[in-house]
Amino acid sequence: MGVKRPDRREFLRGGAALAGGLTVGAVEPAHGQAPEPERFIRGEADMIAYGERSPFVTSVRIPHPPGGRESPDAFGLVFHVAAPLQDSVGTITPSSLHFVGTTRGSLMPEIDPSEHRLMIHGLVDRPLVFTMEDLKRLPSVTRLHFIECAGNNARATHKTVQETHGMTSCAEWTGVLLSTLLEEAGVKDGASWVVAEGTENVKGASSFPLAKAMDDCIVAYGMNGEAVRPQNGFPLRLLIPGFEGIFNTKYLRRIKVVDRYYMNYNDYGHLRRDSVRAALGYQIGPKSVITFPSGGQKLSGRGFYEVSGLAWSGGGAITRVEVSTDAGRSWQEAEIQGTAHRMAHTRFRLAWNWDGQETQLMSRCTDEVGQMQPLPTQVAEHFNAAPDPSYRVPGLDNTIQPWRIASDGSVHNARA
Ligand SMILES: Nc1nc2c(c(=O)[nH]1)N[C@H]1C(S)=C(S)[C@@H](COP(=O)(O)O)O[C@H]1N2
Ligand SMILES: [Mo]
Repeated sequence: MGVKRPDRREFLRGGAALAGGLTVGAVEPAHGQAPEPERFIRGEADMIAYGERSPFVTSVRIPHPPGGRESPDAFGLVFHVAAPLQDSVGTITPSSLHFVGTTRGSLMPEIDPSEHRLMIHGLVDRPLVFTMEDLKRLPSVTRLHFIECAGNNARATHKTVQETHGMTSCAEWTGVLLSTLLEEAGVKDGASWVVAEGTENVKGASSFPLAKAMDDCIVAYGMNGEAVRPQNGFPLRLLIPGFEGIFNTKYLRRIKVVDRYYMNYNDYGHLRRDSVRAALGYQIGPKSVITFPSGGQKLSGRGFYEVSGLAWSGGGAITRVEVSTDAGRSWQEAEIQGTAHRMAHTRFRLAWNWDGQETQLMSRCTDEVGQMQPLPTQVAEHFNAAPDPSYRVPGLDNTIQPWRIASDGSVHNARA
């Protein structure tokens, strides 16, 4: 688009009103006004047909774990990439920034939706095959849900919230309830598990309980108001709300109803010698993290700030978020912004007047079934019989994330 960045000083002059903290808005209108535009973005056909963000907005996904394999690699394989939660506002992750989870690297299948089929078979009265068109004729649902990868474990070496927590995102998903399809097929007596399979060879297959399949799972073709993106499973993916990310099979082509747990390729990476860590995790969370201020950001001085972050749980809706601005000595009730949806990111905020002293900020949430997010030390106490020193939390780590605010306003990961 050929738009040049404006002179940095121009920017600072425009933003000076905000730098004073407590004096927000208290400037003479004539001095605070935005300058007349000198540059214009030339309309281009592509940009009109399918919108683009401003060249000043530079938020991007990064490899996960930090310093891990670049995506794409030389062969075009895509590995885990994390979403830039530090720049997030509201609760929806734009599709372009939604994290991507691929089990051991993936070439994204390019699927022509007119040729795609979803087969439902196994312990059913009527095995069925659906085209995309068939699926779109059925009653649909639209729901907000987060997905979180089991690899979303914060480490002391991680610097930003993208590094500690970027393997989760939240989107508005549209599709058909899996229960609608299973009712259509008729589940036979004795069925107890369901296996879902994607189109890439052995990848994307996992087993989950039939009770969950009949509850709230979505066979989704829509994401944030348009078709699901190729990186997120175009043309069809499964949403298993609140379960570990790996269950959310992308490029969904087959649902088999079975009478026992079926071991899949997905289980391979999760097998451990001790039984606690051996299994895939079902319901995850409750979990929350402050996204502003968070690691790598800088406060411009003492004064008023809105502490803001995200909370979510596999147990249902978030009912309460508390924030500590004194390293966990006291907790204040944060405000939940808008409606807290079940198994969806929920935005919380708390007005905070920073006195300029070094401190730590942290958040903890509670969900509708009464589960509260633990401190790392609480989890350590519980698992102090750990079989090896690297042992942290079995499955996904949902412990409280502390951010240290240094007296110069810089923000750092305070995890031990
Ligand atoms: N077919 C298929 N489905 C898959 C995967 C995959 O590699 N192939 N990765 C899984 C993993 S590990 C996660 S965390 C989620 C991530 O979903 P997303 O990429 O849409 O964020 O998809 C799951 N579904
Ligand atoms: Mo994952």
